[in-house]
Amino acid sequence: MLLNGKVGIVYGLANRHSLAWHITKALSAAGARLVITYQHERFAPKLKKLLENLNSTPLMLPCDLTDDAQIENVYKQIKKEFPRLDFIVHSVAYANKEDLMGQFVETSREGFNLALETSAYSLIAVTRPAIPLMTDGGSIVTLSYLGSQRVIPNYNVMGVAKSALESSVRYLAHDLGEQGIRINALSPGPVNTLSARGIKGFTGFLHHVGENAPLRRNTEGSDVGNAALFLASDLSKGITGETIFVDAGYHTKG
Ligand code: IMJ
Repeated sequence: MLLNGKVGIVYGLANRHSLAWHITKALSAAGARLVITYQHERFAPKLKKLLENLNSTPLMLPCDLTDDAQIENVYKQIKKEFPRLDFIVHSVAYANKEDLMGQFVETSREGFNLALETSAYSLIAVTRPAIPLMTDGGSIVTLSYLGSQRVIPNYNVMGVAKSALESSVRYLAHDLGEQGIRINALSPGPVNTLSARGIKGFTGFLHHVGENAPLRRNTEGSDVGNAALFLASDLSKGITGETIFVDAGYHTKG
């Protein structure tokens, strides 16, 4: 039980296909007490039903990550309910659908700002007000993708947002290290989530990666859940500012 007695929050759980769900299952099975946020009241009933599959029921709180007041409220509730906060999982990204097709050069100012704010700034927004609650050190885990470092067809403005995210992880790691707080990113291979479905050519791309990755398979949800558990736990106490690929080795190929 790697997370016995530890308290953590997961941002970005939408449904049972979400990477955040695979991570939530792994963290919960390791004994963590969890807080789960949802973006809008209309998602609450379905999410509540999903969370009934866990051994212990997490605390559910509403939180739109573009609203600092809602983030503050989340930490106010955590302060009331728990002695401290030990870890954060940030699994959040959004860009306009039209910016995830065609040419990157067509990206509008608004589309660029939206993608960067929602997918990169939101990590800083959830980190800063959490620091006073992480009185015994802590671990912050975010989710990136290979499109931050290579050109992946259609990933476009999300690639730039993930570059900013990975760089933010390094700068935040430097700031938070003094307080014993670590922060790292996982970079999974493609997984068939809500965020990936509907992307043109995704199924073909998934096949290509599965056939060419060193492990000759695609990334499984449990691969990501287990890696997040490692990063959230003290097993990774010497690792911070890092982006770790969880992609069956795909990124190593030329
Ligand atoms: C997303 C777009 C293009 C190619 C893609 C992806 N590949 C993968 C993804 C190859 C694996 C999924 N991914 C890693 C993401 O970060 C997705 C982010 C995303 C997805 C959507 C779809 C629906 C929408 N906005 C989105 N914003 C961000 O309207």
